[in-house]
Order: sequence, then C-alpha cells, then structure tokens
Amino acid sequence: MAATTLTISSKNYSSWSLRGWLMTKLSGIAFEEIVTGPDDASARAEIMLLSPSVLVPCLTYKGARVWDSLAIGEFLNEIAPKAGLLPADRMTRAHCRSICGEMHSGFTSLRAALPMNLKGHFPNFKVWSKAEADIARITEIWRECVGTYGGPYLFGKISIADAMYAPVVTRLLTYDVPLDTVCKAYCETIMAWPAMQEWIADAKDGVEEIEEMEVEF
Ligand SMILES: N[C@@H](CCC(=O)N[C@@H](CS)C(=O)NCC(=O)O)C(=O)O
Repeated sequence: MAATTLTISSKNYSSWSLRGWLMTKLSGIAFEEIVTGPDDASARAEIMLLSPSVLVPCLTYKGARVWDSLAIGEFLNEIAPKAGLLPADRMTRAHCRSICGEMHSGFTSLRAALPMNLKGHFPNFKVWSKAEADIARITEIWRECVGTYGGPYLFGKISIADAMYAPVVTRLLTYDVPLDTVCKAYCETIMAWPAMQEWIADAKDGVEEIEEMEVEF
C-alpha cells in the first residue's frame, strides 16, 4: 500500500469525502485514493480497521491514521505547512477555523434537505424554511469573507475553508438556489478549481446510484 492513502466513498454523494479529498489535494502530498462502495463488505471491514468512527474520509500517512475531515485538514497543515491550508495570519486563521467549525458541526437542515448529488439537477426545488436559514447564514459567511479578504476564495488564497464549503456550492447549483452576485462569483470560482473539476468528472463517470438520499451520506 502507498505511504499515503485517503479512503473515501461515493464521489457523487459523499460530501465529507469530497472535503477530505480537496484538502489532501491542496496539501500537494501524493496519495492513493481508496474508494469504498456502500455495499462493499470487505471495504467496510477495511474502514473499520482504519477509521474507528467507521466513517470516511480517513487518511493514512507514514503509519499515522487520521479520520474526520477537520482533523485531516489540521494534520495536513502540520505536515505540509508551506501549502497554506490555513491562512498565515493568526487572526485570519482563527476566522478560518471558526467558519470551518461552523460547517463541520452545523447546517444540519441544509445537509438533510439538499443532499450532495453531483449528477442531479433539480430546478424549482422547494427549499424548506430551516434549510433556507442555513443558506442565509452560509451566504452571509461567504459575503463577509470575500468582502474582508478580497476573494476570489474565502480567505483570498485558497484554504481548507474552501474545501469545507465546496460541497455546499454544488448543492446550491444542483437545487438551483438563487444567489446574489458575490455568492454566484464564489460558486464559479469553486467550480473552476481544477481539483473540483477532476472530482466532478469522476463522479459523473461513476455508475452508482442511491435511491434514498433524504439524509446526508
Ligand atoms: N464528521 C465526519 C463526517 C464523516 C461522514 O459522515 N462520512 C460519511 C460519508 S459522507 C460516512 O462515512 N458514512 C458512512 C458510510 O459511508 O458508510 C467528518 O468530518 O469526516
């Protein structure tokens, strides 16, 4: 097995896998991706060995294993400090960590009501009011970051915050959520990120389909 691996699941549906994968790409560290399917029993057994949470993403690096996207981002920042996964300035870094934390632990209504589905497109989708409140807060975060740091990424240069919010960008596009100019431009920036394009192309090539997607996978 390669020195560095990232275990992920569905490229179409798994938003946490996407976050961990984008962060690992940002680090510049070469890695082998291990893609597990939801019904793949031997892969599930492997994940249980690697990731005590039995969730993906899970990174292994020179004997260390790190699971949970936020821990992966922090770990990658330690082992590849020059990659700038977190902003250089302490105050800005604190802001970045705060909005990453907000994404990691929150926005449950949005995550439940508008699951990531890169192959899908659902115009005229009726967004539930609680999910609307999440969208209002997320777009407020984006406007504040772009306004403060000048864009085009949330903290000027690309950072783990963009990896954290990238799956939200895809959801807003999948469900045709109306956006203001600043947020629309931010979504375009994220969709043009070469790593994003690579992931989306892989997702669209994949054959898996999951019927019941009411909750985030
Ligand atoms: N808080 C975790 C969430 C991880 C998570 O919920 N992963 C989902 C995939 S998106 C998962 O592993 N679900 C079970 C499965 O794929 O079998 C993180 O930040 O990594």
